[in-house]
Amino acid sequence: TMARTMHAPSLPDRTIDAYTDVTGPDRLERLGSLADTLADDRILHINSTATGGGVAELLRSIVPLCNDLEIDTDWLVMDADDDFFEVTKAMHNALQGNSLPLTEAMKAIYRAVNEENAIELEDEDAYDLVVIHDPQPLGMLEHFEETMPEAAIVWRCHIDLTDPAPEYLAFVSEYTARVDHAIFSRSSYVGETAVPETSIIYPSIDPVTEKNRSLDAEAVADVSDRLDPLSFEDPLVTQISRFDPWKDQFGTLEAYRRASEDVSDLQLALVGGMAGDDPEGLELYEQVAEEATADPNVHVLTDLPDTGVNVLQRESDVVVQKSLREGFGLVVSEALWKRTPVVGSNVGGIPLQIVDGETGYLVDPDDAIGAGERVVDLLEDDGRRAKFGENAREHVRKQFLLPRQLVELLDVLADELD
Ligand code: UPG
Repeated sequence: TMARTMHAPSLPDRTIDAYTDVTGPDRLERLGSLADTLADDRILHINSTATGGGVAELLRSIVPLCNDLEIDTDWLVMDADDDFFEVTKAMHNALQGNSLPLTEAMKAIYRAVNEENAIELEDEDAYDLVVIHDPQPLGMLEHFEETMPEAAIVWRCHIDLTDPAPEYLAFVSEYTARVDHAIFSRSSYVGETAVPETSIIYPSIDPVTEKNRSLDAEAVADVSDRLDPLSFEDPLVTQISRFDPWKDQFGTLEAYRRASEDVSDLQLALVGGMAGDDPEGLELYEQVAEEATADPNVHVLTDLPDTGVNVLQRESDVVVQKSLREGFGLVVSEALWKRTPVVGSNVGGIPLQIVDGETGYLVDPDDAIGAGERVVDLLEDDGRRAKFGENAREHVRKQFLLPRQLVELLDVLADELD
């Protein structure tokens, strides 16, 4: 086997003091006492990409904040090539409901790359607890059982397991059956997955990041200039998603076309990036860009910096999330936090965030026309958008900000280390 070196992404500074405005004193106290409980433990998070996508987004906040709380926490990203990521993307797609073949050759690539990554940790001090994010690094479990037999292993599943392909679920279950604990984003995802014990934790957004903090008019104007010819003076609908088939950018285009029949000068921004562990992204991006070229009011934007994402979520009149499957959907809470109502599919974690008729509208995932009509309802009623926006901000403040998620996560870790 070859040596593959996992790497530790560079992380921003975070301090718990930055959250006093959005968090009650009880929760901050609770975080402090959990930190005391975990003071002597070494914790490792492993995932498969440092950038792009919701898991990296979460770890970029959780890991530095834990360290600020003096919980010794590392984050390592797998080292793998496209052969591996093609296997794990098939795994991701099959677990979210596509029927795909799973060959012995695919299993062999999966096992080999996981082994190559895990071997690197053998000479290090053992960790007391390892959190494995999503299916990609699960295969390392086998080696940790030998090299860190004392370590507790927690599997954090971020994907929508509403209707997984049985063959893939069986393969993943060979590993998940051996972890100490599994965390899912909704109870309905547990299904037939073999896991010893489970917790349900809703993900969260971090209100202090560049992506989510409040911005002054100057910062907004600066981004606005750079996005020209897109204009915040005319009605604007936005979807922000990796170019992934589950995000249904084509459905969003259809919804936009329906809405344009009633709203003149309507614009659509489709913002997307390529996650490092997703070899499908480029092809899908090209297909979406191709379909959009004929319409000058559709803007397909890639690799927008976080300030740009922030401004678009803030300045759009309506955000759309037309996913077909969605473990949670951080982009929904990101928009709601900025007081922008969201029209989204009634799948996965989206209905936790969109309260139909209060913070936005829910539509059937196969009803792009209905989504377009709901967009029109919002665009034609300034008062309703403003009211939904206020509701949205409150809903996210109560349920989907980082300190709440961190308490629940540390609770699980403390239990496992007990
Ligand atoms: N993002 C960008 N630029 C882009 C596209 C996306 O910054 O061009 C960001 C976006 O702002 C968000 C993140 O990437 O912060 C995407 O997160 P999310 O909307 O949650 O989707 P996924 O990347 O698919 O994340 C997976 C699950 C998702 C879950 C998340 C965390 O699919 O449902 O919420 O993991 O559990």
